[in-house]
Amino acid sequence: MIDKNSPLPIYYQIQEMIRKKIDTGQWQPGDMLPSERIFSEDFDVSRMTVRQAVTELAKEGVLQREKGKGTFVAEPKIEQPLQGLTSFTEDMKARGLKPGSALVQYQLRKAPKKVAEALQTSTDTQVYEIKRVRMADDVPMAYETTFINKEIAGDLPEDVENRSIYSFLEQEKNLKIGGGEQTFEASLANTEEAENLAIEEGAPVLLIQRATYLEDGTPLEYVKSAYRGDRYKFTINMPR
Ligand code: 16G
Repeated sequence: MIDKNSPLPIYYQIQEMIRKKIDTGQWQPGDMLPSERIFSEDFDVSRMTVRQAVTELAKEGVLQREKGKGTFVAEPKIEQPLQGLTSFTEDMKARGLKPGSALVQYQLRKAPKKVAEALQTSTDTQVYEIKRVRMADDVPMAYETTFINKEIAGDLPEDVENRSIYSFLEQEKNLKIGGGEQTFEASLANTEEAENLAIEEGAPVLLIQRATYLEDGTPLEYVKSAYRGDRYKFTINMPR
């Protein structure tokens, strides 16, 4: 199956062969890969070459390395369609996953300059700053810092980690969230993100910034989230 005369590098051929076995369901999430030694003997290639193929797929999140145990086929990434404004809780429930949060920080403070700009208010405005690790079936997916204008939202509950902030604002505060604007950019996990997401510093993350408005256009929320690049992917439908 490996063509040593092909212009495609050998590690790449092995990588795509592994990918095919996973895509066709021959190898299932949780299955352990054969050892590097077995791979290299079967294909008559060096262990280094096998390692390179596996490293590439581990970086993509297709494979998962577990120290002292081996390399396994990872669970497929969570796919989130980009349609309408949804909350993390809604996103997870729609996928049949259990939403969860771990509260890292929760405080009332004056709006930092960038936040004041996004919320179209002054730096004297009191905002809630809420840092949460967002989890799906107890696995950290995103590290999120939310700023909410207290003048608009009023008091927030103390136990924010156990509830959906959007449903609290909509159902208990009767606020009508009208829409939002969001940007995505590629980034590498900094120390804080890596620690909270249980990933290596420098691992790929997708940085998302969102400003949310009430139906009348009043800015309510500004959020910065780092989503794990190995566990999450966004899809969009683009009619032409
Ligand atoms: C999502 C939103 C965030 C919002 C949160 C509310 C992104 C990038 N961010 O994580 O802006 O604050 O949902 O979630 O989608 P909750 O209602 O579950 O607390």
